[in-house]
Amino acid sequence: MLFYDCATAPSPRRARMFIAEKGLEIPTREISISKHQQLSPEFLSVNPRGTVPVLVTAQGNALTENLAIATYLEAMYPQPPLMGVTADEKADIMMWTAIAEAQCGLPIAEALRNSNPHMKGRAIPGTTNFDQIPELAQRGIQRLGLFFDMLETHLQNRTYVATNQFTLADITTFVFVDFARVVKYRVEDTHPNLKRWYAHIKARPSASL
Ligand SMILES: N[C@@H](CCC(=O)N[C@@H](CS)C(=O)NCC(=O)O)C(=O)O
Repeated sequence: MLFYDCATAPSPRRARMFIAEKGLEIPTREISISKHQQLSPEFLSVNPRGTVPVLVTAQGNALTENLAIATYLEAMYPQPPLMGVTADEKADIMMWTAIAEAQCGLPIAEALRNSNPHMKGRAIPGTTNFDQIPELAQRGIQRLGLFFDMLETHLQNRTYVATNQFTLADITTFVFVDFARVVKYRVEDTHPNLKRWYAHIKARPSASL
């Protein structure tokens, strides 16, 4: 296997955390987004869509989505289970993973990529250049606020985001909640349940990677 990582970006961090939680050590190549290495001919021959992370499987299949990487590693290395055991657990974990992607990850991307001067012409990741739309940045911040509030209520009587164990849903939610700092959004005392959950997940060794 070969893992294509990027130390500064949230999506590769999700896969990195998942790999660490499985106790795996996979040969890794760093791709610098700031140096545009994701758009180099060499990397595009691995992922023609020009995004990280990528996991090249033992069979030589290039997996270019977090969900695919997690699904593959969970099937290959079932212990500890990070994607549930029963049908209800599996479904709940996928549901909260999808919620975190759509309602936290995407609003951050919307806010950051449509406002940061370094991302001019790079409003969407990938091989096509898109102009920034400043109104989308404002909407992204507004949506992020709604997500933090929703999560605060959801975590009221819960230790983890989905099921009663640490799962992929915690990884995805944690990485995006943490990354919200790039648009000056942080977990504050106004959200005590979210703060408690965030500190709990942050204490895991995989969260420091
Ligand atoms: N849906 C993909 C998202 C991958 C993605 O968008 N990665 C970003 C980094 S967080 C990227 O490669 N950006 C390249 C760019 O900005 O050009 C996943 O979950 O793995």
